[in-house]
Amino acid sequence: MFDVTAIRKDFPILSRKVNGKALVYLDNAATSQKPRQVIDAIVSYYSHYNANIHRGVHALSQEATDAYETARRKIQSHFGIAKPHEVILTSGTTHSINIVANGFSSILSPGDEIIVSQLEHHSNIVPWQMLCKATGAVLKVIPMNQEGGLNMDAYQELLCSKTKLVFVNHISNTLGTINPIEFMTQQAHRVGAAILIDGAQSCSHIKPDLVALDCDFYVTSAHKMCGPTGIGMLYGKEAWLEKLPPFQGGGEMIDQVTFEQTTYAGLPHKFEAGTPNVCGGIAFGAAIDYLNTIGFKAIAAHETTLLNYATEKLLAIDGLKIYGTTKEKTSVISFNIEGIHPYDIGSIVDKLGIAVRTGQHCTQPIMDFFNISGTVRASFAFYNTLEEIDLLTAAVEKAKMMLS
Ligand code: 7TS
Repeated sequence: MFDVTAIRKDFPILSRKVNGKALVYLDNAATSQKPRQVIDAIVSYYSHYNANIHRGVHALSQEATDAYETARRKIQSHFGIAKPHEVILTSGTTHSINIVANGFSSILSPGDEIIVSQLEHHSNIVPWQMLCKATGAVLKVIPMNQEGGLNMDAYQELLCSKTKLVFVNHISNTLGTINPIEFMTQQAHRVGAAILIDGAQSCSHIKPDLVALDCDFYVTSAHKMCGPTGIGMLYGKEAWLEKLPPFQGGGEMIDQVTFEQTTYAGLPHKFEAGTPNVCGGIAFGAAIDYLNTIGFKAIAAHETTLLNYATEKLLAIDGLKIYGTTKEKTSVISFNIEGIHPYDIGSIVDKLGIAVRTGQHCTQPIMDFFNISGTVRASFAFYNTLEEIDLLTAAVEKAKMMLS
């Protein structure tokens, strides 16, 4: 039974006030809030078994190592990954993408092509531009359409024997579009290209099965899915991870070190140089446990209700336009009101205790496509309520009255 009132009690922050009003947190695409279960895991680690891992014979180190490796297996099983060492624990999506981009710099040749989509977050654009600059590879872009979907005909036309890599997000952080990643993966493989899927926005809404999906890389950040900041995942197929060189050198990632030559450790350690975010890894595992207790079917059902209700309510405001209207979309609404700057709406609703994001959302190409400087973005999580959407709508109406 999905009981949003009971669920909200798990999140201490949801009972605080902002500017004298009850907090209405609708900036979940930027980062999610954390339940007590995750906060307790962090407090417990630092209170009872804080130690460095993979290196101590003492009891605390072994306890911490066991907890960290247990978390890795939870992540593996959650994402339907075949082997635990295909889970590389990173500092987050951006770090994960940069590991892959750096690795491909030794694989690509001038004239090779890599494909990104117009819907990407800057963190899934800039590393590939840097890679192209370093290797002489060419960046191609899958165009978007007015609804905020990707043009699959254009994608198929871009794919050719020169294509080595495709990068696409599972869900757009700005528009909420759910991209057809199964189809895109099959098509990339048809021409022998690898595909990386940026799951930063999907993992709080959907439980992907990565073996079934057959993508080559999948990346995400724990903080988007009720976990802490500073920890995330790079999934890679074993053969790819074996092939790519390490990103950073240091302790943990080596086998033998002499001044003449160093050999690297096996997976996953090859990509995990230095003392990792031990506590973050353990808390990532706790976040996955928590989300699975709620259940992804129930999460999706509630979020669809929120999305449909909010879409209807917001569209009833005269002059309000929603960007991102594909049929397959998640609980993110980007909007503007004619003649009003998004920042001004964001500031007024903040005074009423409502947190939304305003601006470009790290997706300038989307803003350029719509010829706008930014949007107001309300992004809903499973702990949000219909009453909060009523408060948002009333606040936006008030902002409109004050600003027009
Ligand atoms: N990719 C997508 C699709 C994202 O939404 C984000 C963060 C990132 C990559 C980068 O993730 P990080 O954890 O490495 O920073 N998106 C947002 C957002 O929409 N608002 O703030 C951060």
